[in-house]
Amino acid sequence: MALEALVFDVDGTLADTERDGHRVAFNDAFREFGLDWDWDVALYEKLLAVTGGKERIRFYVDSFNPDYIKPVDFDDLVVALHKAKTRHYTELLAKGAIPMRPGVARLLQEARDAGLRLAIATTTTPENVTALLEHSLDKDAVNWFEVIAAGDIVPAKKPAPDIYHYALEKMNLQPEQCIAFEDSENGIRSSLGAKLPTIVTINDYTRNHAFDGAMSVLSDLGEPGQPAQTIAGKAPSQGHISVADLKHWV
Ligand code: XBP
Ligand code: MG
Repeated sequence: MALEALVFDVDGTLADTERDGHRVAFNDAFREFGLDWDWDVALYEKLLAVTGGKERIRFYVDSFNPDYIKPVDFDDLVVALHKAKTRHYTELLAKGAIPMRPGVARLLQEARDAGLRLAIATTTTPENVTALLEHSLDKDAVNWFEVIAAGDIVPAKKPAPDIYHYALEKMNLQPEQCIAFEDSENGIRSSLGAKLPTIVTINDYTRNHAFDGAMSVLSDLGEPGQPAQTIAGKAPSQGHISVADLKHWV
């Protein structure tokens, strides 16, 4: 089947948002609520095992903060904390704090020029996606994507395949007409679970993850003159991922 669409994860794939974005915003929210919780870079790596911010806060309390006594309204506290975190995170993005990863803006433009359809499949909150696209890519970039499948739109977050199933259904496409772009083990479990061929671009938090079944595992998407390193699977023919390669690979 011919390639019709590219489906992108957001966090870690479009931009390195976790360490200097989400983590910082969680800590800002904890401080705002008078909590002495501090997620340092090493702890956050462990917390990333669970996707979704609200789910991650609960995971932290249950697995890493045994002395904390939950108030009766703990569920409401998690929701309020997460709302504050989203505010801090989007404020950070509005300052242009997090750039797109190498090759992302170029490939998106190439794909649009080639008439490929674009979608997003992420566990992050929809406002976060909009803020990142607007401030780090292009004021109009939200409109480049036919479907933005994000956050609580499906109850089971990655590694469940549901968010990809949702995006495919909205686009009325079969998985083999698409390529997914992911950065993490939870991400590729989700995309492969929905049967999408998947290209992985690793980052500092995910370089030791298992990426079995990936079509290609790369350092990044690469740019002309700034080639990506191929870690496993197919290698880009000119050092950077191009639409011509992608059409060839499916
Ligand atoms: C992203 C996530 C999200 C973000 C935080 O995973 O796990 O939870 O870290 O976003 P993926 P929210 O890249 O696999 O989609 O706080 O808005 O949930
Ligand atoms: Mg990701």
